[in-house]
Amino acid sequence: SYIQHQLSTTGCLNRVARASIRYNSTRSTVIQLLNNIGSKREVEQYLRYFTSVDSQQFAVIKVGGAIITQNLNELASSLAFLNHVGLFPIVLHGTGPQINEILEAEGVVPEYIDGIRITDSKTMSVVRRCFLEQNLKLVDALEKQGVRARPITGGVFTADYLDKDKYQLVGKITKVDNTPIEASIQAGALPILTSLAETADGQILNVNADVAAGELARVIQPLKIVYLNEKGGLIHGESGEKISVINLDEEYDSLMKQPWVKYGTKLKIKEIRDLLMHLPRSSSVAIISTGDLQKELFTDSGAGTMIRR
Ligand code: X2W
Repeated sequence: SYIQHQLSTTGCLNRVARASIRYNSTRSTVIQLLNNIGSKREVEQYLRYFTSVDSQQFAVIKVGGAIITQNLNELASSLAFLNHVGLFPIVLHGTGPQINEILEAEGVVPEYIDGIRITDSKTMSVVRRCFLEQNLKLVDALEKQGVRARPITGGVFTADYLDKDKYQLVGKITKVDNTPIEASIQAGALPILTSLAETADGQILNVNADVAAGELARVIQPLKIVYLNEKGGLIHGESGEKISVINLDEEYDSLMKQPWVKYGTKLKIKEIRDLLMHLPRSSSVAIISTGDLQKELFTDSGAGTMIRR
């Protein structure tokens, strides 16, 4: 049914395909169905490429918290689809909007400096609760689609305080342990991570999810790094248009000086640059919508905003 959903949302499910989903969901059928997204050559080529490395090195996918509220079914079916063709994306999600909603309902104004939330202990309990709730929501949605998924809400990121006076309970990641991720994939489950971190002496710290995804990708060195957001890419703050490519070597300095590049956007671009500096030159990061995931992964044309150096 997730293949059906996937293809009906891309508008290419015909009667023959529908019948073959019902009677046969083998890999070859999946490839045949994927042909509706790219050409047979493209799809087969990418599938071969993605399965040529260790399972955990296929992709790191960062999911913005807003997607879990607004687009959970589409997200779950896209991830289920990937798993069905034998792929194990590592998923790391945020929960920014859900935290803000609860804080605002309690009459607390969310406070940020440069896109990073000032996290006092009262805020931290909201942060933890939201991370656990949204993680469970995503895991449940996947399990409902017949995909085994494992919540990983700790044990991966070790951190020091970023700046205790300025941000309070916010971490700067110092170590990434991929053992829980490996174990999850070994057990046949999609690893679903939060960006919570822990100090050496056990204090839980809040970390921006874009930043944690970057630190994770640095260690995993995956073939694909995808940031999913609700806008389907980076939107130019003045023209309102989606930026299709950012070439960091040429554009980073001027981009960072633009008045509309601030807060979370600035932090995201900076983190992606730091990440790409630590990966082979051929690497890139895609910022796309959930609906464009298949297109980004299985076609030459890609989707959304591509960032490279
Ligand atoms: C973030 C973590 C959640 C997050 C926060 O508290 O909002 C810090 O800023 P999105 O949905 O990906 O924005 N942490 C330190 O990044 O979620």
